[in-house]
Amino acid sequence: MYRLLLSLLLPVLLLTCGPAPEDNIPPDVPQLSTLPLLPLPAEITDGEGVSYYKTYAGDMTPSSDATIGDAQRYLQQRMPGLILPLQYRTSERLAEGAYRIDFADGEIEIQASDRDGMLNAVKTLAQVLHFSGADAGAVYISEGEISDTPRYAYRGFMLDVARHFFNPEEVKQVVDRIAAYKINHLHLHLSDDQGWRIEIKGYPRLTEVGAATEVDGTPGGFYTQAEYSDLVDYAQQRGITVIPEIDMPGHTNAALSAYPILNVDGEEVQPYTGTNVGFSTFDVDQDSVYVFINDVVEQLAALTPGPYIHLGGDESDATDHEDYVRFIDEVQQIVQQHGKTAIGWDEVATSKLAPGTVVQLWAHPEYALQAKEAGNPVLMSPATRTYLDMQYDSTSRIGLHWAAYIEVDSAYLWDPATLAPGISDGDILGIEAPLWSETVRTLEDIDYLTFPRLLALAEVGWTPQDRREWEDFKRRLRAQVEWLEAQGVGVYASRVLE
Ligand code: TNX
Repeated sequence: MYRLLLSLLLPVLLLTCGPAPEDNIPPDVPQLSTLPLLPLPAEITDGEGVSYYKTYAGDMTPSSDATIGDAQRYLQQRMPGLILPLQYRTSERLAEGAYRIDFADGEIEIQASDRDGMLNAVKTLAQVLHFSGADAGAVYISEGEISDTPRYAYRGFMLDVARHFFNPEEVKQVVDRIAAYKINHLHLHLSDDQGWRIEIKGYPRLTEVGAATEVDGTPGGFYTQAEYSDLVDYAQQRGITVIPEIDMPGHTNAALSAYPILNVDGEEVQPYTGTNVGFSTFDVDQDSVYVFINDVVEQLAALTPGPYIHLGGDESDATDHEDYVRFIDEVQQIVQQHGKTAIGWDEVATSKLAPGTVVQLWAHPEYALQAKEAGNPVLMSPATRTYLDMQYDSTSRIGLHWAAYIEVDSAYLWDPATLAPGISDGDILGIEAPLWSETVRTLEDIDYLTFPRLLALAEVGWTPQDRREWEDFKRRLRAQVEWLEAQGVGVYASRVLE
């Protein structure tokens, strides 16, 4: 009888009388600097000891102060039900987007000067917690500090929703995936020859006719302004600024098919579902074209809390160059009148640039140099390194290869500051990875081309060049891929990670 009681009680006695968790540190707690954090923080200092953190299951009410509240909400979504001994402190000394996390004495302290910094901190913290095996109960984390700041202010991802449409739910899933790696801009390519994707009040045919098609001839789609605003908020809460692009004066067949008055000589055109480029243009001599553009930009500006509106400007092969220059000049002014800064593909540098207009290098480094010489910032999207629609290799099931095949190592092993002659860090606003969607039809397709390559580009945009090292990156990437897969992301099985 006593023996039975004792055998029942013994485990309980051992549990309650065993060493306190603080004194019972497992031998294999990794140092902060060996965790597979990605993008790699600018500075990690390992401390001496290991801290034990008691964690609880539950929810807490986020602070009403957005600087901290959004970060708290983000962490709660990322690590659901996990409550930790965590302090947030606003520190004026830290730069925009920068943060510091201290792990010591059973406390975690986050410091940042702004909302972006706080969000960046909890994105790193979520990785630390995940890779330390945190759950509701306890976690051991090595002591030390992470002191981090972005290399570039702008780290972007572009989704072409014009060639194939992606609905708001799909775009939100993309937002969740990219936010975790500190991508802070989502550029939406909202119009092209094959489709117009945003409701504009007063122009119902844009969505009735212009939105009905996409590449392959499948039905397209569009965002109502309410859906678009909701998407913008969703991204904003996760630290991502949405940039709307209306591509013009070329890439405009969808708008022309809806409103022939915008076309040269008012000629009617049919909707287009192929993949050729360079055949369409607005009639740059017509007042009604600028009235239209003004209405569109005014409504987009009202839907856009961020500073930028993208005016496209690429591959305008059906527009005379003189006309093109005049047109880009006019549209930059319209964008400015609505309180926004224009971004254009690199061809816009062949026109007169307004102060502040950002030139997005994709194919012509010489145009980027012209932009720099005019005193304008450059956004780096060289097609040979950053185009996520390029195939990994000739066996990739979707994708194009006109610029290059881009394996994960090729996406990682370059330096934006030495890519284009004459352009260095001080001229560069940041980098962006565009996913054009001629061959991309589903979220699965998005995942296949985006992951794991986007993680390489996220680190190119965030981590100081001298901290980046391919072998170490690969080790961290493998761990992140495992986590992405556990979350249901269909990551491409790259041979360079085997
Ligand atoms: C070039 S990049 C384009 C797009 C295509 C892409 C396909 C750029 C500014 N224009 O219209 O979708 O190539 O890779």
